[in-house]
Amino acid sequence: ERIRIIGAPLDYGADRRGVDMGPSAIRYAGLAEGLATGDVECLDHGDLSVPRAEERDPDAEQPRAGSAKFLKEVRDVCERLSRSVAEACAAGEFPLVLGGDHSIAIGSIQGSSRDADVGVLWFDAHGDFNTPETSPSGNVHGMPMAAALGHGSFVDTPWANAPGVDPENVALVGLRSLDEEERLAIRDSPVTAYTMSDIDERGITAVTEDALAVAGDDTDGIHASLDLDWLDPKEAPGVGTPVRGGVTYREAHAALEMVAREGSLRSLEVVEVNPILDTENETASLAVELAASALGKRIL
Ligand code: DIR
Ligand code: MN
Ligand code: MN
Ligand code: MN
Repeated sequence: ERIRIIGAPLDYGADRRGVDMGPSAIRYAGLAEGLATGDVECLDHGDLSVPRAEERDPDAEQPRAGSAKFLKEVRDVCERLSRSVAEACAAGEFPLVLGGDHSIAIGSIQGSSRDADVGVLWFDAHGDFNTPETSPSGNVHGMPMAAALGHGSFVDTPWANAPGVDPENVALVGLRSLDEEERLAIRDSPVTAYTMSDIDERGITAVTEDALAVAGDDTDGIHASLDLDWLDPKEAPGVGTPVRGGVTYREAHAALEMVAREGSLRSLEVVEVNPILDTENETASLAVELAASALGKRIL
């Protein structure tokens, strides 16, 4: 199997600078070596170029809170990311996207579903179901799932919409922080949402099994999006929007090992690693280990 590593060092979708260093931190934590087991070959395509915030034209349109900040910059990167992911899929490679903030999921999902019906597994403390109209922060990293599904002003937005994704095949796993209108939007949508309470009550394996069934029902493959703030901040301190009460190290591995065993994973992204907020790069190391689990690394 060939894995195409694509770095997307984007931080325009979040308030915290530093998440643009995520791809470097993850590579430094030993990504290529961590994945190269047996017959797996890693092709590192490097990072997409993202203009530094400091290089932007000072006369450019200023972000407005309550809408969507830096949407033009996010769009530019997502268009190129979508192309690279689609190219990898067409070449029979497995795209592994390194964020960057979670707004890059707009590009990954679109690229992965360009020529296929794709289910989505969204591992996150947050729903990322805001639109520019509902978002209290204006940060696009809180909107990618809604953007892919064409909600709010993302309706008929070709660069963002993923026509290959049916909301019936979207499962959000591990939710514990939703904005008020976002919560209503999730309830009104055909997506399936599992909160941390569901995991407490039923256990991670039962929930993951159900989520896999949702994403895999009559689809050609599954895109998994792993926001590191899905884990408890004790395990993953290097994220911009930590929320306590997240999944443990063991629960995270158990879920991603199940994803690997199920066998229909088509693309994967790991996002929101911020080395500036991290403790000795441990969140990046965690991202490497969890990607390896999702890609089928076994102890025996
Ligand atoms: C918040 C945070 N709901 C927002 N979202 C995050 O800005 O819309 N998603 N951090 O992962
Ligand atoms: Mn997220
Ligand atoms: Mn999150
Ligand atoms: Mn379907």
